[in-house]
Amino acid sequence: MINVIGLGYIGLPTALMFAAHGESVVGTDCNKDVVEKLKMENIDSQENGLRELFTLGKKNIKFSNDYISTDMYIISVPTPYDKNTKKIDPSYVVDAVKKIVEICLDNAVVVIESTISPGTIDVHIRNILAEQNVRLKKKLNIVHAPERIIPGNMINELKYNARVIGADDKNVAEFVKKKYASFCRGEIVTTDIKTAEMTKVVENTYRDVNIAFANELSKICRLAEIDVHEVIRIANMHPRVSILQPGPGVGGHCIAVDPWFLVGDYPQVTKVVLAARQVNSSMPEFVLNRISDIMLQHNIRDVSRLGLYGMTYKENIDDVRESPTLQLIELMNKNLAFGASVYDPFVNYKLVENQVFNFDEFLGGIDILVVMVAHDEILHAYNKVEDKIILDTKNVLKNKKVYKL
Ligand code: SAJ
Repeated sequence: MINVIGLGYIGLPTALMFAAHGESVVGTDCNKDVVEKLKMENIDSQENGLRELFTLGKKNIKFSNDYISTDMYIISVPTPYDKNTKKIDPSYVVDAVKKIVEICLDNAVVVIESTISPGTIDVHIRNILAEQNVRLKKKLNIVHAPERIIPGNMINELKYNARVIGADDKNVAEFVKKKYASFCRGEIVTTDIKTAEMTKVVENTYRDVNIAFANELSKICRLAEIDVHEVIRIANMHPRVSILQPGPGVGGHCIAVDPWFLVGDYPQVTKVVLAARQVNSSMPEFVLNRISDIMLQHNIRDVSRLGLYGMTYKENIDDVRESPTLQLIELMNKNLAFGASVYDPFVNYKLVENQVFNFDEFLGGIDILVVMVAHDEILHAYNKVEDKIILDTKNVLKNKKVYKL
């Protein structure tokens, strides 16, 4: 029996995947609401294929607020970072391990899927295991198997992405590998714990650095008065060049967060990583400056005529964590630019002031449209937005007269 701790973005699909492949699973979450809803087969997330997976797995899974006594645990709780020190805040993981230690069977395996900075297990977890070994006379095997799935395509990526399993003991690594191989068709590589920790953080940092290059290019090209997208399209024809796309900023709880772990722990050497974070964090301000230039150019001074399209951190998902739009709104508020309309088809609860819940009503009230997120809806709204002044920060609209970053 596997006890999955934390039923959020990663924990729920992972628990269901194991259950759908014949494993008995108990999904545990500290939030009573989350557990009650799942017991009633009520899923909040709009993730593709999650409902179908639920149907397949439901006979093998139970949901609870409590940890159970078993021989395998998977921890998928959040790992935020301290906004001041930039270091990881491992308290949720530490808390989960402390609770497991009290209840687990001897020789149990505890797989940490949550992203953790390199060295977290050495610094924050091993002392708990050593203490329980003495006090409770139990051995516990710690493993790090970071998730790699992308919101919007999670189920597919759970199945087909390669995975890494970091463990102290080869036999334990092989045991966990076998478990994951029940559903994972990608290659499963085993290594030591610290390498697995570093690999995960490095993957997201790699992407942050590359997105930062595209974003900096957009600033350079604005000064040079050339179209950055045309430059990238042509440069990418070079066989060894593959530049990513500039945008209004980098959101989500991974790429925008993990690089800080490296900066926090290795400030003396992380020059590129820090600069990339700063460039990406500066993009909402760059968008604000573009909006202000365009409004002045058209002699529009009434902020309520401005509409921000999209609040999620990327297209066709409902996740608003570290969203560039929310950062832009915060900046506007600081500059006393209150009153812009905001709309997102995936956010159907009130999140910000002046939020509109109907696309046509949103368009009816504005003259300037700022596309912050490339949801499918806006890609197909060619006719509806034709009379607007448009700033397309994602370069996705095919309308003739569109301002870009
Ligand atoms: N973005 C750009 N330009 C681009 C690509 C992305 O501005 O060319 C922006 C997006 O709009 C978004 C942000 O970057 O705001 C991040 O989006 P993403 O789709 O690149 O990645 P995430 O955060 O949804 O998921 C990432 C993935 N990591 C990598 O691609 C290395 C995923 O595989 C990880 O599982 C996930 O982080 C995680 O949990 O760590």
